[in-house]
This record gives sequence, structure tokens and C-alpha cells, in this order.
Amino acid sequence: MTEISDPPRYTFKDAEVRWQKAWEDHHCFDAREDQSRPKYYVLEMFPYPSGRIHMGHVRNYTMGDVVARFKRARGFNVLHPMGWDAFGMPAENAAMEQNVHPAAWTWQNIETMRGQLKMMGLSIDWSREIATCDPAYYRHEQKMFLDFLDQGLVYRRESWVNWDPVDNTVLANEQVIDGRGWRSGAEVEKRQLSQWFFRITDFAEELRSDLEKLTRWPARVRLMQENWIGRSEGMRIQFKICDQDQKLEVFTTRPDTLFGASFCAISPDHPIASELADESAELKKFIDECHRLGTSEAVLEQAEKQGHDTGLRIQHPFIQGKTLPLFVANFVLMEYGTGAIFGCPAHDQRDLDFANKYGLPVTPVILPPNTAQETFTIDTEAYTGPGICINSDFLDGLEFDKAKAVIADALEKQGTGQREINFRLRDWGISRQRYWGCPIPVIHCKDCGIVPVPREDLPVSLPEDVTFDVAGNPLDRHPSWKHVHCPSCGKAAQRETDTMDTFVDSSWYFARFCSPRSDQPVDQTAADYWMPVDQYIGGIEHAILHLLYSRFFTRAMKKTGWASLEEPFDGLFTQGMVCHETYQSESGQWLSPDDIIENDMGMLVSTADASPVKVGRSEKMSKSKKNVVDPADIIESYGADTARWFMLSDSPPDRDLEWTEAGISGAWRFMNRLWRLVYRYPDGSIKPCADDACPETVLELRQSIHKTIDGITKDLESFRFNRAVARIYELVNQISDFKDEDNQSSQAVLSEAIETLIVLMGPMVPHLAEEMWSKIGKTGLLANQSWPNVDPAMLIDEMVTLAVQIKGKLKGTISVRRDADQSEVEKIALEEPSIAAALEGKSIARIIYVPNRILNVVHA
Ligand code: ANZ
Ligand code: ZN
Repeated sequence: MTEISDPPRYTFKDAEVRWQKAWEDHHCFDAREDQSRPKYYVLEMFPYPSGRIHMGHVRNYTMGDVVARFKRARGFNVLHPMGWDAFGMPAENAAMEQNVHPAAWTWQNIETMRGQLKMMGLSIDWSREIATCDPAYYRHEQKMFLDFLDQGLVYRRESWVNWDPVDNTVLANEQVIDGRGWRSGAEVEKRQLSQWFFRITDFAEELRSDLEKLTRWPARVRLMQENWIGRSEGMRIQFKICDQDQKLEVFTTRPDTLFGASFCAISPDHPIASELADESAELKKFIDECHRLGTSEAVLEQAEKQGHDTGLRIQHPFIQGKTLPLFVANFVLMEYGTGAIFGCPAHDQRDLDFANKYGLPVTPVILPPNTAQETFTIDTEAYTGPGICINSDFLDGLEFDKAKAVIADALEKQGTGQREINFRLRDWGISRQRYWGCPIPVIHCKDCGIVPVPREDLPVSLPEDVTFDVAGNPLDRHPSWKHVHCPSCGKAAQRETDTMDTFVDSSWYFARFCSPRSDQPVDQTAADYWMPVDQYIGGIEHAILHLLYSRFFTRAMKKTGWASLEEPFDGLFTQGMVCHETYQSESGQWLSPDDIIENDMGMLVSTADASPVKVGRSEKMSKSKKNVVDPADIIESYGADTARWFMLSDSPPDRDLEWTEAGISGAWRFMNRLWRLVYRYPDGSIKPCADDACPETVLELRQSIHKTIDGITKDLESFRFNRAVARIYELVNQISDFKDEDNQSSQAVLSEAIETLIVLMGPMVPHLAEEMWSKIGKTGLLANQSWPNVDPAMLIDEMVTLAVQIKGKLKGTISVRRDADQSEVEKIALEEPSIAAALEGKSIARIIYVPNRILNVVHA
């Protein structure tokens, strides 16, 4: 028997820094292009440097690190970089509130968070670190912007914006809450402002149809993107406006309901509305009210449908003498279709609500299947399903789909309508009237118009001496920064003072990581080697915009010669959130987990005054509910490996994870148990006996080892970390239970078990694994060790119970090897006494075999 000395405690504090340093000293994770080896690019969504890492980061980066280390052990040349999504509003808010410079605040946060990430022991190539606020990064973004401009992928146009009159700034729709600015609380106004746009709509069809190719993306994300792009097949129809030369052009996806039209409506921003408003104070008031409410889709979804009758009448294209009233209505968006509609109340809920409110007729024109026309009526609920056309002249009796085609032909023949495909996707407005962003590199000249900054003058850097004591864009009021000479004519001119949406910065960072110090945006050789990202990992909150923008940007880069592929992310995984119970005092104040304690009676009470605490449901960790646990504290008390292990162990990685004290201390105990286990390790040089000479217990443990390798390999390939963890627990139990004797084969299998266990745990708890690896006398870093191979002979032993039927009736069962082939199974079955007896004297016609389940014998 192996002597078990009393093991000392595992001192993670000393071990974790020691191994981090060893990896760094050996440049273990530095990635270099190597055409002779297959590459694997693992990327987690890079963090915003808000100040400290949170549990969401820990979960995200732990998963990515497991994949990176696993793939490296599997022989891939792995790229696993890290950087900072460093521009954005919070830095400016900090500047305003704490009187620090946004750059200083950001770089300080990066410093802190880099240190925290390093404490996690991530296998990152830190030599590739980038920060988007670094001119060395954003100069390339500016260069590409100019290339996009040359290619017509960027343009400037007037557009409506939410204007906060107190902060003097444009607000995103999400920053308008109940019609007021989220910071100032001021009533938001609508203003027309010249803004820069990326022509993402050029790629609408492609961005949609290529989703089909993204087979390694979650179906849910693909669907969300598809809905966001929103392709609609419909028609553009020109209606005649009575007593006017003007036409009213509408977009509809339901031309089959044209005979049920009872009104037309235009958006408050439609040119006809503006024109009429010049003559009507009442209409002007109505339009202003609509603007106050906001005209975004989200707002309008909620708002009550309201309209203003213009008094104009619209001629129905097929019904002689029939005219429809024209309204200005708050639910019609200017940015979609033509900004005008015809309303068919019977078959559209919004139209019906509107018609009922304004007393407009409701004529059903689609009859649902199996419904009698005489009794079919619509009162408060529109019918939007399929059916047969009624009350529709030459469409009567047609299936609605067929009717669409018939009426489309009729309108096209009349010259008053054209088939059209519309997308919900809008061009991407990237102008921000903010300081802490990438400057848009153009100059406005009175004579020459928009002049690109000459490429040799890039970067256009942000000025450092800016103030945040008053509202508005600091770049705009800077005394000298914007005043330049026109590069074209030399006269006095002005820089563009808009900066880019920070989503631009994150739309190409993954490409920059391939050659982070290149003096071009990307080095083509490097990018061709590393791209696409093989595995991208991040939160579901980025399912739409960030991923769509990145897909667009990559296409735009291809068009301008900066990329050679369209899709940047081959595989995508979206992780769940980290949640925690919530606590409230009796008076309803949120309490942090640190503010409560269990009293003698086992009740949760406040540490401050021992008053009882209400335990609420588990929710995503958030500052507002105070249910956050700081990862730094956890790493400090338990070590990085414990935190990583718990993150991986608890739930499937795409689900929410419930953070508990019990869970983390359980993980901690397991780390220590592992550490004690290595003290059983015998000399690893012992050779095992030949398989057939092995005692049964030895064979059993060998089989477990190889089943574990096989299982964990598959689990890590498919993001089933929690199952990999469960297999580790099982193997550890088996090793603990193994009665090793002082003979060669049992000592050999024990060393195989412990070595394998350590290698398998490497990706998940890398520090402890290194420590154990060295403890059992291995030289060289575990980080450079390759993944163990499965001995297939150790897998196929498993027996399965097979039902044997005769003509479909169960006659007995036999035990056979899993996946045994038919002839072997037949032989065993036919020799089985009960079967043999039943078949006595019969001639077998055929035998049907369902592997691992059933053998059915059919006799004549
Ligand atoms: C008449 C009609 C009858 C409609 C009916 C629907 C049902 P999707 O599928 O999203 O493309 N629409 C068109 N432009 C609009 C705008 N700018 N603002 C608000 N609504 C608009 O939706 C297309 C339908 O949305 C169009 O088809 C139009 O109403 C409305 F029984 O035309 B429909
Ligand atoms: Zn000029």
C-alpha cells in the first residue's frame, strides 16, 4: 500500500501567481501564425472598462479560457486575445461627476481590470492587447471610414433625432424615458440634424440570407437577426388624391385586402403632413404632440392610436367613385416603406382600433376557413389569418395568397402599383455629439463641401484639454480643435465634431487582433490565417446590434479590400447570466449579501440592527438590487480556480447560473480534495500488465479513465462544461474508492488515473492542475501538455440488454456488447435456451436487428 502522509493544505495564493508567472515567462500563450498547423481563434466579447470585473465577465472568460486551453492541448495553434471597448458615455459621465478626464478614468480602469483578469489565470496572448480609445487603434478606423466614404458606404443626411435641450445632446431612443432625457429629465424635442450613416441596407438581403450559413450559431440568435432585418414582400401603390395632381404612395404587404380599405394614413413626418401643417394650426399642434411622444417603433407600440383628419380624400383604385379619408396618424413611421398606408380595419388590429375610434367602416374581405359569410363579422378583434376573398369584386372566391398575385398583376397593368421587397432594417446612424469616441475624419469647407482628412494626416486625435462643466459636445466648444484649413482649397474650414457610435469600434476589433501592431487596419496574411473567429462567446444582449454591425462591417471591409470573407464569427455561443438571491429590509430597502447574517435561530437578519430580512427571488446580479458578489473578493478568499470551477459546474452554460455561498464553498472543498488525492500517486514509471492479465478492478478503473476522456472531450467540444465537471467528480470518486494493492498493475492504473485526471482538469482549473502536475514529479508545464488519447478498446466493453422477439413477441433478453454486430448477436440469441426452444423445428425466414435494442426473429 502507498503510504499516505498527511498532506498540507493547498495554498492557492502562492501557487496561482507562481503559475501565472511561469506561463508568462515561457510565453505559453503567445500566438504566432504557423501555416503548418491548424489554427483556432477563440474570442470572448471584449469588456467595457467600467472599473472592475463582474461575475458576468468571470463566467464569460472562464468558458473562453476552457475552450482555448482545450483546443491548444488538442494540437491547435490557438489565438486567444483580449482588449478594451474603451470609448463611450460612462467615461464622460465620470468626468462630469468626478472631475476626472475620460482618458485618465478609462486607462485607470483598464489597469485595474487587466490585473483582475490576470488573476483569473486566463490563457491570453497579452502582447496583442488593444484599446479602442488608443489613437493607434482608431486611426485605422478612420482610415476605413474614408475608404467606406469613397465606396459610397458612408453618407450624410438630415434625420430626426431626439434632442435633449438641457444637456444639448442627441439621445438614443433608449435614452428617452417617457419623453424625457434619461439624465437631465428634460422634455425631449425632435430635431432635424445632419448625421452620418453607414449604408447597412445595401447588404440587407445578404445579411439575411447568409444567416442560413451560420450553422454554429444559436437558432434563437439567427431568428432575432432575421426579424430585425425584417424582409417583407409587398407592393408600392400610388393612389390618386382627389382634386390634386399629387399621388399618395403607400406600401402594403396585404394588397389582397385592398377592397376592405376604409382610410389612408400618413406619418406626422410625411412631406404632405408638413405641407398641410403650414395651413393648419390644429394639425401642427397634433404633429408637435406626436413628436413629444417620440416616433420610435418601441414608443408607438405602446401608445394609443391617434389621428388627425386632413380633409383630403383618396380615390380607391378599383371602386369607381369610392373615396377614402386621409389621416395623419401617430402609428405610421416615416422610416418604413413610404411613410404612408392604406388601412384595412377588418384585417389589421391597429387599423381596427383606429377605425373604431374614428367611426370608420369595417368591411371584412377575407373569410376564415369553415366560416359562413352571412354570420362573419368583426368588432374589436381583427382577423389576420388566411382565407378566401369576399366583398372584393374580381378577387371574390380566391385564396388570399392567390389574390395577392392577381391584384398585383392588375395594379402593375394599370401602372399604379409595383411589387416591392422592403426591409425593416435602417441605415446605421453613427454620429454622436460626444467627446469620448472616434472622431469622424472629415472637414467641412464652405466652398468645397465635405472634404476627407488626407490619409497622411490621420489620426485625427481627440484634443486633451477639454472641459465637461457645461452641457453639450466638448469638441464643438473647444477653442481651437475644430478650426483648420481646408485640405483642398486652403481656406478656413471646420472639422467634423461628431464622433462615431462606439458600436463601430467593436465591429472590427476581432480583425485587428490578428495583427494588432500592423500599420494598416489589418495585415492580410495574418487575417487570412486567423479569421474567421472559430468560437465567439458573449451575452445574448448583443444578439442583434453588435453581431449584425460586425457582419456588415466585415462585408464593407471586404468591399474596400480589408477582408477576404463575409462572416466574421463561425461559431457563436451565448452564455446565461449570473444571478443571486435578493434581500430586502422590512422597510423595503435592498440589502447586499454582505449586510445580512444568519442568527442563532437560523433566521436571516440585517447585520446592522438584527431586524429580519425578506428573501426575494434570484435575479441577475445588479447594483440597483445590491445582489452583487465581487469576483475579486471571491478570488481573494478562495482562489481563481475555485471561482472558475463553480462557474463551470453549476448549470448548463447557456442558462442562468445561481451564485450561492454553498456552491462556492463546495467548489473550494473539492479543490482541496483533489490536492489530497495526488498524495496517493505512486511512481508513474510503473508499466501496466497486459489487459487480459489485469485483475477486474484494474480493468474497471482503466475503462472509467477512458470513458471519462471520451466524455469530457465531447463535452468540451460542445459547451457542456457542467457535464464535464460531473464526469470529473465521478472519476475522482472512483479513484478514491479504488483499492490499490501493492502490485504492478494496480499501481500503474492508479498513476494513469491521476495523470489523466490532472490533464483533463487543466483547462478548467489550470493553476491547481499545474501544481498537481509538478507535485507528481512531472517536469515541463501542463499548459504545454497534449490532450490524452482514448484507448478505444476500453470503451467498447459496455454491455447492453437486448430484447429478443419472435414474430414481434418478447421471448427473452440477452446481454451483448454495445454496438455488437448482427452476426454476433444472432449467434448469442439463437443459443439462448428459451429462444432455441421456441424455434425448435421452425425455419427462420429473416431476422431484424435494431442495434442495442431489439432482435426480432421471423419464422415461416
Ligand atoms: C394594408 C394592410 C392591410 C396591411 C392588412 C396589413 C394588414 P410588415 O409586415 O412589417 O412589412 N405599414 C406599411 N408602412 C408602414 C409604416 N411606415 N408605418 C406603419 N405601418 C406601415 O408590415 C407591412 C404592413 O404595415 C403594411 O401592410 C402596412 O399595412 C403597414 F389587413 O397595408 B398593410
Ligand atoms: Zn475648401
